[in-house]
Amino acid sequence: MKNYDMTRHVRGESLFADDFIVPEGTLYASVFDSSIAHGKILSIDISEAEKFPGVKKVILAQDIPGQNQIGGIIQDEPLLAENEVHFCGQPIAIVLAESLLIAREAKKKIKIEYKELTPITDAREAYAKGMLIIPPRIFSNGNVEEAFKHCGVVVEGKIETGAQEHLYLETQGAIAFPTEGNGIKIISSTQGPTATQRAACKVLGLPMHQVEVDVMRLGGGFGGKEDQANAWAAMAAVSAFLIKKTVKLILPRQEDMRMTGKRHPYSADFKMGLSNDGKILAYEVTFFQNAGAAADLSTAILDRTLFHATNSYFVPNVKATGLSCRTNLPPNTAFRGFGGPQAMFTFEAAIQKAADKLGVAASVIQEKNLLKEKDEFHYGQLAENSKAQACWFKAKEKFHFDQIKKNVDTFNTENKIYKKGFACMPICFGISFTNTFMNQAGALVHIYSDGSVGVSTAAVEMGQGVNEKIRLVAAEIFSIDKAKIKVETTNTTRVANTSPTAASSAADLNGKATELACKNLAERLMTFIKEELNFSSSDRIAFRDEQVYCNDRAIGLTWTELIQKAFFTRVNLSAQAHYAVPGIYFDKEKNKGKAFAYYSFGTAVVEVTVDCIRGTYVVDSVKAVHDFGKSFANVIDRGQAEGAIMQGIGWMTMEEIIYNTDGKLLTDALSTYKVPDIHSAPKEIEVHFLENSDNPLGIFNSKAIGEPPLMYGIGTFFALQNAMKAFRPEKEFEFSAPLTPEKVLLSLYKE
Ligand code: MTE
Ligand code: LUZ
Ligand code: MOS
Repeated sequence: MKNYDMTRHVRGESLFADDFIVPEGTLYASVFDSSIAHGKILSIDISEAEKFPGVKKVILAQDIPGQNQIGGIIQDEPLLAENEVHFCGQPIAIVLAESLLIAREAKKKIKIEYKELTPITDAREAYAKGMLIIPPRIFSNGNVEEAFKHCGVVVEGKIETGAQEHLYLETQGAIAFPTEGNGIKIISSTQGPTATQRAACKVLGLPMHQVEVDVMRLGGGFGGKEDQANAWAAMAAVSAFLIKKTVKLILPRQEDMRMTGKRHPYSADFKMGLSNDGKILAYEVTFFQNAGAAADLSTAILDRTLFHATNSYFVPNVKATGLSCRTNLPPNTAFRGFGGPQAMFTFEAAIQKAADKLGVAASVIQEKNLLKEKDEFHYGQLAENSKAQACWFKAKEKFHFDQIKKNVDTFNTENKIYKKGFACMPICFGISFTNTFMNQAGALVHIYSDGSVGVSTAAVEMGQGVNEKIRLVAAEIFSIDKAKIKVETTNTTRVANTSPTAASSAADLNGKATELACKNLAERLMTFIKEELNFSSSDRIAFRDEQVYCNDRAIGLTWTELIQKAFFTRVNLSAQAHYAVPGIYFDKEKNKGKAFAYYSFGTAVVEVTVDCIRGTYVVDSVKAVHDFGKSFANVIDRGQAEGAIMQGIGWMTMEEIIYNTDGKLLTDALSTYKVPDIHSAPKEIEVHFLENSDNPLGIFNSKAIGEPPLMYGIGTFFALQNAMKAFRPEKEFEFSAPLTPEKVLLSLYKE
């Protein structure tokens, strides 16, 4: 299978925001940001910067024509800081100059005085000081207090998980063009064209029809451009609006790393109660989410944490509390998994602790508590079509869990310095935006008079292959060569009121909308054929391999001839369709409902080897049985699974974001922030497609794949800890991720 952009990518012909040829006279923007994490702005002097040769203007908060506000869910985020700053890297001014170099030089001439205030960087400290973004959220069922009394074993503990840098290859950016009648057109590297349009409209004080957003493709988003692409687009738009010139704003890597939010670090307290034979009876957990200085998507992310508090297991008594804590870090944001990974890590830590106490392998407890068909989650939804057990037992059989355990034990008896460990990692991830209203999408399909087809949807291509999937949908419905189908840019004037490409559901939602629009056109064409060629209404017309069939016989009419005929007979060759996921709802007061269209399931087993003298390690293998439904794009889906696994391993092992206590990012470049490279990839990755899975709510019976496999990476953490335990059986290790080689070494030897 060839991916949509493959040839153009390889030839370097694919266009990203930065590649668009801009008109002469375009100005380049550089953002001046706060050097302190918390303080009052006493004075700001831009006169030297404005006098700098080549500088056209320096824009401050007071220059913004509309509202100085870009908060999506909660209105708590100014585009440019006005009187106070709340994080290092917070934008304060925009310098516009003839070149980026001039803008960056001129920026150094801005003089600013602050009255520094004490920053808070820790979520628990913020909570203690009452700094919550929203009141505590609680999802619960049963009665944990009562249940704990009847448990044979109760374990309590704490976890920490770190932030994660998105590290999309293409940094954040946008180009804004003034259009006639005071409008603005924006080319943006955004996952959410409509959200970007709304943010720009708000700061410009314009109605939405005056602002057009166009997205060709992204060089990766991973959640980092679900909400946080808006600021840069809005800044470019305000600039272009004020000076009536095209303005280009592309963040250099270091500024991108410093100014944008990451995956939320979490700290959590858990308590798990089990029967003596390992049945989980009760689970209580409190999540401290480090939201950063503004809400951004934190509240939605917190909700997904609460949804996934019990991962792939049935627990009859649950109390999960979520605290979104406001700190003086850049606002943290969506990142592949969207709060789910932190929840699953916590639950797996609790299982590990219980297993240690019961003296069994974690897999014994995992296997005993997996979701069965129609088990009820703590928020009221039933696990329908549960593949939790199917994936687990298939993986157990295929990868020989028992043999892995034996091999690891033998290796560890025979080796003193090197120790092996393994862990099983089942996952369950709900597919739908947890905000019900967002589960909608649109498509606009044109069949041109030569038989070629143009498809526009709300989906944004960011490397995940959604354009190829959309193209396959249209090609399948019309039964034409996919080379005849072009997937257009994502543009707010062609498909309006879109949800961001996120929650792994872009292919489902936009694929379904495309399917509807194409079916609508196909039916229109079939009616036309019957009328035109005098077939009866009971005759069965079909399209097969670019030929028209009637009652299974080719009638000697090709697709192209048909379209030409239809055009000259004045048949409408365009269709628009809208898709909304049926049957989902959620009561945000009671926190009960059917939040998800369906669930994605799977089980992985991760094996590692640790060098217990050096603390270094290798991931020997990650093997998974994953439920893809009926995949219709195997190569893309496998690529998504492998990429997500790698990103999950990075989060759990080597990717370490460090802010100092003043709230300054120390890991602001690729020299200090380490992402997995080929050497840290597992020696073996095996992803098997679960057989006999069906899913009417997914496009062509497939299942969403973008995010769920990331959580297999969590197994790496526990595999590493198990290897460490083989070296130091008497020690209790902290559940603190990432488990970097330094941390492995220190925790093996510190007393
Ligand atoms: N794959 C690539 N190559 N690049 C990306 O930015 N983003 C991930 C995932 N896979 C991403 C990716 C995230 S966070 C999501 S939500 C999904 O893709 C979104 O796309 P989908 O809905 O089409 O799966
Ligand atoms: N974005 C969002 C998401 O707004 N709601 C979600 O539920 C979600 N889930 C995963 C990733 N992004
Ligand atoms: Mo993905 S975190 O939903 O963009």
